[in-house]
Amino acid sequence: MHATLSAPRRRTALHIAVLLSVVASLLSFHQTRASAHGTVVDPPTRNYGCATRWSGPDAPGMQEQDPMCHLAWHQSPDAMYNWNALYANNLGEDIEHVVPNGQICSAGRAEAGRYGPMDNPGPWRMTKVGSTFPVQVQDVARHGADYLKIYITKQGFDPATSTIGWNNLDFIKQTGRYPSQLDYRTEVNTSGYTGRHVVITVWKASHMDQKYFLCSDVDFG
Ligand SMILES: [Cu+2]
Repeated sequence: MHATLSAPRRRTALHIAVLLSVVASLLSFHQTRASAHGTVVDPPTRNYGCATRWSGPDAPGMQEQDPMCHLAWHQSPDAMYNWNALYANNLGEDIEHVVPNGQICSAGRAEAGRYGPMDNPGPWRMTKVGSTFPVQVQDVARHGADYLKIYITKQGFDPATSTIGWNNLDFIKQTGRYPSQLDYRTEVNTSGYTGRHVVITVWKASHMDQKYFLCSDVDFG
């Protein structure tokens, strides 16, 4: 086939080949990014939910059916493509003073504010849960976990209309260490919650001081 191409055609074919390899490397770059780190997959975090339910900013039906995802996809598509990297490094243990109120779901506007839309109050899609439910972190990078800390927004606080501050949260539990593996699960036992709440999981990875701030919208019914 090549021998039959004229010189300009060969040049065009070469350009297409170069373009394809650039596209291929960009795709594999994205895949590499998507396979590192991790997040809470159940109940799904805001950006993991938006990334898995919708293919991109202009996915048909999203604006009507899932307006918070539509807004987030438009404000910061990278927050969805990099759903696995919602962390801040070297915060130390005094996170409740280091991460400002209103910025908890973006890890204190980490990565130059890439995850800022995760702090938006509004009618995020919820996962129905009972008073006892599991939280599952998927650690694709197998960093390990020094602990998971679980917080839930207080009864009477409305995350659909207000940004979340530390004083709006009940501290529920802190787990022990987990060895490096794909899934870390913890059972969360609550009482007295009804309706819309946000579950915030702080995952402290074990390979360095890397803390993930993972907000999942739930409906206690
Ligand atoms: Cu990582």
